[in-house]
Amino acid sequence: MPRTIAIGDIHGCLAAFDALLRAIALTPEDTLVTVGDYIDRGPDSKGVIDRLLELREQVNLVPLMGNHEEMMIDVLERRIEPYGWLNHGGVQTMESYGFSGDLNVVPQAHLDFLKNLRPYFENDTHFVVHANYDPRKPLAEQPTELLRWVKLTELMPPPHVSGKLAVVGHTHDRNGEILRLPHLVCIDTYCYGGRRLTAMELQSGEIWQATREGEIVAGN
Ligand SMILES: [Mn+2]
Repeated sequence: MPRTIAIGDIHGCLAAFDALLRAIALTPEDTLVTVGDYIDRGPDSKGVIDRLLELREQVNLVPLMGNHEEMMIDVLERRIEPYGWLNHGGVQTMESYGFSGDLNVVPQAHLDFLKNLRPYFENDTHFVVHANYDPRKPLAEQPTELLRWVKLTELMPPPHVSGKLAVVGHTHDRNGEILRLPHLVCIDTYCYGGRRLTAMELQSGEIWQATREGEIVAGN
């Protein structure tokens, strides 16, 4: 039975991501939905993007865009000043690329990947977005600001009009706990901050978790 697995905010934590991939043992029929925020703050953002590019060839990868990817693209394409992004973990990302003064150190294949990230994933029973959603609007009509930026602590959405279970990241829990509500699950369990990276199979609810250092721990 093919699985659909969502993975929370990786933020450069390649060891944790690799540990989850080994534990999950994806097959080519499986779908992997990554919620976004692959980069910034953690130690190896470049390595995480490299891994996602490999996974794209191996499984049905549905990589969503987070607010951190939006900032990185806007800086690399010189649409915004770099300081806001650098202050939100962009320094660690550029260091992972061996930055020494030239933004073009980021390979074109990485920039192309980032620019083609998706706004959401949806199946018959669930949907996955990076941050938040408008409960009244279909997924295809969601405002980008809500999808990528608005924390659950600012705005906790009621159930979506579709009746589907929402799976989100972006709002980390400092204690590394998964937030479980009847209509919404948040799987940002603060890996870069020293807690856990979480993966969840959507139909069964099976959970896998790894520490930043790449140790598998019992799911909570
Ligand atoms: Mn985010």
